Amino acid sequence: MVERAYLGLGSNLDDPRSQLDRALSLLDAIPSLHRLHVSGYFRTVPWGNRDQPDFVNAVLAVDSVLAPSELLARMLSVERSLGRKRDGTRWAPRTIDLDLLYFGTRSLATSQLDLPHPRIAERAFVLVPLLEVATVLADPRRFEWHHMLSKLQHHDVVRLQPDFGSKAPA
Ligand code: PH2
Ligand code: MG
Ligand code: MG
Repeated sequence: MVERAYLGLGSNLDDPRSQLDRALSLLDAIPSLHRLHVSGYFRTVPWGNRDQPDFVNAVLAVDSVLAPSELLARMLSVERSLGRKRDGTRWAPRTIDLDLLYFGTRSLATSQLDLPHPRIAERAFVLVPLLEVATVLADPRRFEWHHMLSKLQHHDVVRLQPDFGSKAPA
């Protein structure tokens, strides 16, 4: 069965925008994953541990026939390919972080995976890009995205202009 999933992307080390570009290319190379939409890239102030560089965040919508655990395994392998190191420190700076936000309308709580992602309601850096790409999905908890976002201050989630780099036409 094809199911719609939403992935959060984040980076705050080693040229964050290109980390997101590379993560998207690696995700595109997964045959059983079909990219639907990518939000813009947003510069965001660190949430949780404030004492680290700003992040770049985005949200990706995909269709896939994978099981949630299979999708998660592929996301972790993309993180490893991009040099993500996990030393156990929570909310430490990272080259890339891929979070499974929604998987269809499933609710899951296992040691590996909580669905929907449990901290969406607290995070403007997830909600703002999510609202750019979310289409048919509804939150199984009946949380409403605009309502969640209205409870948060989000002036520190700023959409970046596309970076065409050296490929820009003259
Ligand atoms: N990720 C975190 C903790 N804090 N803050 C921002 N702005 N963006 C993130 O992606 C982020 C964070 C843990 O994964
Ligand atoms: Mg995260
Ligand atoms: Mg993560």
